[in-house]
Amino acid sequence: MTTTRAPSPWPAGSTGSPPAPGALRARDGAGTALEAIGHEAASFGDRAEREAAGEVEACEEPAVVTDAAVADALDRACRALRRGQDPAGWWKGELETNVTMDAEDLLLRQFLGIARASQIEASARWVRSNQRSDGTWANFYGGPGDLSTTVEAYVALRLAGDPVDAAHMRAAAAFVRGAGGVERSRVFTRIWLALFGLWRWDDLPVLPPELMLLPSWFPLNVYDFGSWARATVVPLTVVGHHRPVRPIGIAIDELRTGVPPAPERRELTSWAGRFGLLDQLLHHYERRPVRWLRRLALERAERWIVAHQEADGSWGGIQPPWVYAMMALHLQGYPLTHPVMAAGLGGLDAFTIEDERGRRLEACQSPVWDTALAVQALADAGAEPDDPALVAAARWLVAQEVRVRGDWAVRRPALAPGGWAFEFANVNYPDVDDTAEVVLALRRAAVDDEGSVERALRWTEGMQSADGGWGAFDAENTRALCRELPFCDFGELIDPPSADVTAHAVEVLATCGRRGPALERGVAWLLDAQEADGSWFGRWGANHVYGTGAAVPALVSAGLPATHRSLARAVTWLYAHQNDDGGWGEDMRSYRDPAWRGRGASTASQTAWALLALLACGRRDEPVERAVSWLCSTQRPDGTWDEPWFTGTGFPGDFFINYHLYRQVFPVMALGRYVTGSGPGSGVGAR
Ligand code: R19
Repeated sequence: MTTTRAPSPWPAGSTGSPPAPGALRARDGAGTALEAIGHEAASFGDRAEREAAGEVEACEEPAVVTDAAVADALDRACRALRRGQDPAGWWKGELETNVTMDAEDLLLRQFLGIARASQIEASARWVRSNQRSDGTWANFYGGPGDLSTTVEAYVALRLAGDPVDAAHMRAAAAFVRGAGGVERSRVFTRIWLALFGLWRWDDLPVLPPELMLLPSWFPLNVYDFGSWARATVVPLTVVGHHRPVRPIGIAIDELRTGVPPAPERRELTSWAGRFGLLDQLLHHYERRPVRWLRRLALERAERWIVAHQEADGSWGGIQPPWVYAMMALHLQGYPLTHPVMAAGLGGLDAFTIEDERGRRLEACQSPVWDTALAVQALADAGAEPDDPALVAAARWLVAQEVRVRGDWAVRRPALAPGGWAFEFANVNYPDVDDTAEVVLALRRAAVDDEGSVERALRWTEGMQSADGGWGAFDAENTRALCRELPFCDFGELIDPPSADVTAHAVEVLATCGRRGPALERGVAWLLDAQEADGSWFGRWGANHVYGTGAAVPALVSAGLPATHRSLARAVTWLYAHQNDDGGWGEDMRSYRDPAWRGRGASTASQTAWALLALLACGRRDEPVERAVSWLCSTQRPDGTWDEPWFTGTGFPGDFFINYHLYRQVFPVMALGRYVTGSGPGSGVGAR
């Protein structure tokens, strides 16, 4: 087997690890507000129980920490970070998500007929070890049980042979029934069930391959979808055409309530209703598609899929398009020995981690992102531009530049290529976020960038959307109608400008001295996007602490004085949401419930984000000291931090990420700027 192990030396922080020390105590009576809406117990009850049992320390006021102690903490943190660098120059922390990845890995192999007993057992072991005491699986640490995730985990375990009447299976099934049964699970989950004869294809929304024939100016053509949704939807149209059913000898009646899914609306007065009617028509069409049209559409889809495979065998570097593309091509007649299929299957091994806790799949890998952040963090902590670690990382980054056109060129046909993607191999989807962070990193290291920085800055300017903001992978990807399709009940479907990506674009343009209309409009977009409470929304990180931690340093880089009203309001918001232990935390539930905004157990990465904003505004006051103390007092002897909490966002409200390097790079960045005085607003640090 050629599976890889994550090279990271920092501790795994998933379910089962102890929470970071420093408990949350609600300020200004807001805990009562949360209690009143019935969420307090769900979130912090776990911790309270453990405190009562003496497993973790109760809230302690951090002692004031001396300059020498901070310097020592920073030094140990830097050494731990340096230990994680690969000899080739990059860093890559594990990208932890949820067990649908592992359940689907098992189910895909079953579907393709290549499941091996040892693999099944290793995946099942991992899935079992993530089940909580109430029988459920969640989508993030400490989160509520999730119906779709629990259904997929359950089916995977059934496939692995776990008996229906085992206690852990009965608990899971009871939760599923109580939550409405498989009938209420997301469309993706019911597609997986349909593949094995456990759900009727007829009872799924139709997404016909003829979608491929819509020109790129027509509403709902594939380029209206965000990059990740596009690469997922194209193969799923092929799978939906074939309607494969490969029974596996199990039934899951114990997961059904018998109550059919809520019927689609069918009226002309709303989009949901119009799409419900359209879906009804498409179900009829699906019985007797126009033959030549269907053949043309399937050919288009097949060619699109093959053309979008990456050098590592993946599609978009992310799990969903990857597994559906392999299924689609297989159904189109590609044998497993076909080079495209072999590369796809082989590539999955590099995304697989096997250790004593079992076998798990990364949804995606973050080497470019992690490396760019690590370089900046070490530079902020005082590493010199000719530091060998920085030079090696920067050389590796320069070699990762994307020099070819990708899907972004559909909306920006005249723009020259440039920039960076998130993953090892993803030339079809470089993104503005990674491009900004890589350029900010390259400025800190003494290497020849070979013109990549100039190309990246031009590409960034060209990727600005009409409203002045930036999305991650495309310009003008704002067709909200995509979200209304009955097929699309999970995850964000489009890639409109967001505050965090726009902030990173603004920061890089300002830092590189690219004054001009692009920068000005970006700043105006950010000022306009500030929430009434003074914070910014976090699209790709949780949540308002991330958005604010990105926007404030960016605006300071762009020249806003620390006394600017917008920055003052942001600082006020941050102060109001500092936990009593000195840290910051924001729970993923904040995406669906405003009562959680800015609230949650303190984490190292989120505390660091808040500090980055405060330091950029020149703050050196008591809240900053307490935050620095929190970071120092929660650091482990080996220089790392624990962070079981997820602080990265895949899709607000639906899909969450624990980036295992965040707990290290962001504290190094924040403590580094605190100690050395570098960072936005300081005039120090950049060449
Ligand atoms: C900032 C840098 N970023 C701009 C890049 C972040 C990449 C995050 C990793 C994404 O991994 C994914 C992507 C998509 C999915 C999906 C999915 C959901 C709905 C549809 Br429709 C299609 C796909 C599920 O899991 C994913 C993981 C940090």
